[in-house]
Amino acid sequence: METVKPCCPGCGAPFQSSSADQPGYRTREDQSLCQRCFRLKHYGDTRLVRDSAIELTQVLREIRVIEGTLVVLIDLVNFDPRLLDVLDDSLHDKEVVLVFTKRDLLPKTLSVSKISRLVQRSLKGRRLRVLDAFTVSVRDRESVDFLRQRLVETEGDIIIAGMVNAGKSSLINALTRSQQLTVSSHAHTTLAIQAIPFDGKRLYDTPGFHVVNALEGLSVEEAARYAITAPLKPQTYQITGEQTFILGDLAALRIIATDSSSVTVYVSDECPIHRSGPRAKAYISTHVPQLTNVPETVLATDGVDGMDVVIAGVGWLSLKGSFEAVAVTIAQPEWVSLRKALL
Ligand SMILES: Nc1nc2c(ncn2[C@@H]2O[C@H](COP(=O)(O)OP(=O)(O)OP(=O)(O)O)[C@@H](O)[C@H]2O)c(=O)[nH]1
Ligand SMILES: [Mg+2]
Repeated sequence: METVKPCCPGCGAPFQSSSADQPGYRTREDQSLCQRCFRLKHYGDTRLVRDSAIELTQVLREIRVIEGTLVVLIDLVNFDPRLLDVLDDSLHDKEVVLVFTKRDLLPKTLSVSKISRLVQRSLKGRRLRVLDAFTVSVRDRESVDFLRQRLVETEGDIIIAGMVNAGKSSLINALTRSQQLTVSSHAHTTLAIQAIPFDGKRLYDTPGFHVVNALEGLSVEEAARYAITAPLKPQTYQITGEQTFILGDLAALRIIATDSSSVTVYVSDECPIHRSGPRAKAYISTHVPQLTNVPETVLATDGVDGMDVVIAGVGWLSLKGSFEAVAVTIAQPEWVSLRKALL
């Protein structure tokens, strides 16, 4: 008979006592959490979190063989359409329920119908079969209760999957009214798939899918500054001609408008936004020298009206009007993408 190795109930990693810097480490069998989860839960110590990237292909392989409905969480403040590519390639034979999380962080003007339009647009031309879509916030009891009821009515087990940090473990804790799973503001908190009892069935927590994001190259403190953890307060700017938006020391976006147009910036309150006209280069060389020698990447020369320029993990700029060009200066251009406007 196969013996099941005991696992840490916080992150799902099998317990081990040989390497303190590896997942699942504990020194005594009576310790209920691994050292990493213990330090996270009790001291908010995230030092051990960032070194634990997980192979996406392995997670997908494991998810594929679990029978049940796939609930995909989409972080509303960090929606990356590349998630749908991953799902479409690897999990298109599963029935999918989409759950948009962190509703509380977006302006109240985002209506359910806007979200459903976004879903329809994003799913166009894909094989994924979406059964239903919900919007939740773990801070809004009613939205969690509504989803719980729908999941209870769903036949069979439920697999909760999505990007790193989308709020999967937080949502399972809220649905099961427990604090069992470890939650943190950093990516890769959950390390292995784990089944949680839920109304006579199983809810599976899974490690998040990883796609590059601009917070990764930063220290834990810096990343915390740029991450969106409080309700967004969008800033709208009217621009004519050329304007460069310099976001902290991360990125410079040069936007050329042909007419009077608007740019709305959705980033953390703690991310400084500096606007500059033709003197942007001089500003960058004095204040953000690390971007001085970074080559500029042209994102688009037309067709950007009604689009968001997304800086993965950091936020987005929403463009409305008529534009001639949008270009970005950032350490890694793959952190930046264009999508249809979320709001
Ligand atoms: N404001 C807000 N924050 C949320 C919500 N849900 C989750 N969070 C926060 O998002 C961060 C990530 O939450 P987790 O539950 O650890 O995310 P995860 O998807 O399990 O992450 P991994 O295990 O790393 O893949 C934490 O800081 C949570 O407090 C929400 O509805 N609203
Ligand atoms: Mg998790």
